[in-house]
Amino acid sequence: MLTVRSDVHRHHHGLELSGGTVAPSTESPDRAERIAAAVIAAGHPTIEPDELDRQLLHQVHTAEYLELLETAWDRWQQLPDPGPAAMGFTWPARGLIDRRPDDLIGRLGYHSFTADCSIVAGTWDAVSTAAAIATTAADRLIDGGAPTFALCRPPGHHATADQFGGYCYLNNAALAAQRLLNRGAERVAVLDVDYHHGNGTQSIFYDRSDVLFVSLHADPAFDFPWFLGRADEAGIGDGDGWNLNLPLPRGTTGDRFNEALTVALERIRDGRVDGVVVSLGVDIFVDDPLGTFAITTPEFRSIGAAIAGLDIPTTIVQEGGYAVDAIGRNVVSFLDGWS
Ligand code: Q9C
Ligand code: ZN
Repeated sequence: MLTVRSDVHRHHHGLELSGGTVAPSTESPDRAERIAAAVIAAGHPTIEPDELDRQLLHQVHTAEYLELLETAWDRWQQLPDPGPAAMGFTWPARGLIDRRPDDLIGRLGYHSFTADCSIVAGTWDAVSTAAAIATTAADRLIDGGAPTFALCRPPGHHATADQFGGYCYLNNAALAAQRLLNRGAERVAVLDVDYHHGNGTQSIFYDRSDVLFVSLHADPAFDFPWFLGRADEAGIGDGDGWNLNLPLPRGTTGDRFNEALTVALERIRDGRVDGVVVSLGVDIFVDDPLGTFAITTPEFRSIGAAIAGLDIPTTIVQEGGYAVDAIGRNVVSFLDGWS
């Protein structure tokens, strides 16, 4: 499968607050290196992304948010005692007013929702390149009809129109979906199989019927992102009925996952979509350090094959997956579902 990738992701390795300590993020450069090595070893052709389409970015994200992402590191350097990574620490939570401050630290809080994301010198280059990778993969799908794989890093599905969080800054899958629409698709589905609910993608398309969002994920009653992803979130306005959440319990096995996947695929078939964007998180793997599910390496292939069975033009976008020793073979196993 044609794979779009770049080395530019290497310039982003942020810090995250975890267990009361700030440390290098679990979302490490090694992840994409291992996936690329395995994809190449399996014989998949790889290409570099085309130049980024700024107008497309503005269809998914707000201008103020994009400006913050692009300028935060330089502004951070001008602080008297900047520290190693730009992070906010105050969010407009309940009881506060959702008003955007000019001050950099205030803005970092305004435009984020978690303490697991930071901005370092190479963050903008990495996230804008990941966006270009997703866009290029969508373009090659439209050009050729065969499925494509966007090897994005950092991931994107937690990023909203104007907030970073959950290791995500620009919503690569939403950008791919919007690109398919711009290039003539009337309706597309985003199928999110990452362990975590894709809150960002859901919120971006929540009031729209041209993008069907379907997500299988750990029930937010017990895991990140906690504040979105319940089964009763169905969409609003024009989008009512175009959002389907299938939350799953701790310990979910391949069999249980496949039952939910069958429901997801039925909804996508009924939606009569012209294209599918898969948000592929391999953190549903049995040994993932962040997950609690029990999907095995060969089961990734059956999941891929079930999605391939839709027989709808598909672009796969890399999201999470943190078991670095197995991440390459898990992704390759999933892609094998198309062969
Ligand atoms: N101490 C994705 O899989 N942070 N994001 C976990 C653990 C939230 C995961 C912190 C996990 C976000 C794309
Ligand atoms: Zn995840």
